[in-house]
Amino acid sequence: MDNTKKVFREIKADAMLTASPDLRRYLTGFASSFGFVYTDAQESVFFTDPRYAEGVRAALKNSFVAVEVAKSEESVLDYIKTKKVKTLAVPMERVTLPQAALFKKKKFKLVDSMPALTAAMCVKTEEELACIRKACEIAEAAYTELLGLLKEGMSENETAGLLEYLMRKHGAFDRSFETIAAFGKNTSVPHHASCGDKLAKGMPVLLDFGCVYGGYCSDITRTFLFGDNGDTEFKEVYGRVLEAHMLAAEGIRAQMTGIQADAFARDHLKKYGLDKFFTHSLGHGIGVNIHEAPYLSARSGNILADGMVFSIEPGVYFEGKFGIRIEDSVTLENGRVQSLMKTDKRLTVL
Ligand SMILES: [Mn+2]
Repeated sequence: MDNTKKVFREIKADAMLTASPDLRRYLTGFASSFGFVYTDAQESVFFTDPRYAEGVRAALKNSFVAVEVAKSEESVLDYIKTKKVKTLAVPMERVTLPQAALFKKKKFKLVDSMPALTAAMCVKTEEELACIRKACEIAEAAYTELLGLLKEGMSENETAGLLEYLMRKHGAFDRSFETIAAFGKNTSVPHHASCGDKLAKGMPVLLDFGCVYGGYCSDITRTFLFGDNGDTEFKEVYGRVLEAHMLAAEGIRAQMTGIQADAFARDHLKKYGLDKFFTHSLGHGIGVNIHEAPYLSARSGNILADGMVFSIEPGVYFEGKFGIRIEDSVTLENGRVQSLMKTDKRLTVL
């Protein structure tokens, strides 16, 4: 996976230096808590510390010319100085004040690498897509197993923990964000913090979760009923949210903006006066980060393209009553949406 070359091609500078963990992970395919990736037209060097040196050498074998142990950030800049680099591309929004002072001291002319990084990270390679597909598959296998294990009296925390355990059991390396398990009225809070509240018959259940496989994330939300509660309003609203989801999935095309994509769901919910309860955006890009470009929202000018991976997640929330969100991770293929999820989105009544 040589994402370094992919990014460097788009940058107008003598060299590029990247230090943030997620960007470093993207460029090298290796997760580490300390390191710098240096790239110029001739070579790439991963500077890290002795804790990671062996692991990096094993993981990177061919794609990187060298792995060096760095004493300090300043020693890395001194190395770059020996290469006669004048303009250095760095992700401006990630540069700290001490780093900026150091760049100044070493007299580098800085160029922003963030636009090129963002553009490259949006469009997934086959290898990246395979990792995301697997992360989706694992999340769904865990969910299916969980449905058979849910019992009256289980707490939200217990449910979230069990789901995370099942994802690891099915091959995940980690969860991709803090699992949201919400029961009953708690479902009306879009990002409810799971607590000790217990599951009772007839409650709506909202689970928003995902896992990491090969460094890449998945993201899925399902809302279902733990036994029929005879609430016709819930079923009706569920139907509207599902329609909004399907309209977006069927209507979104490559070359559309995030605003146009978001409108498929928002305009549909508006017909039923539900748009004011759709309090977040339709979706977000998914990759090494659980939230990244492209953004699908009423304000996003991001242009969608083949190979991008993002969520479609319309939701409707009635404060103090219930909330419903239906989310798939999807990709754009031949200009159209291809869901990476197979789990049924029709209302499940356990
Ligand atoms: Mn999401």
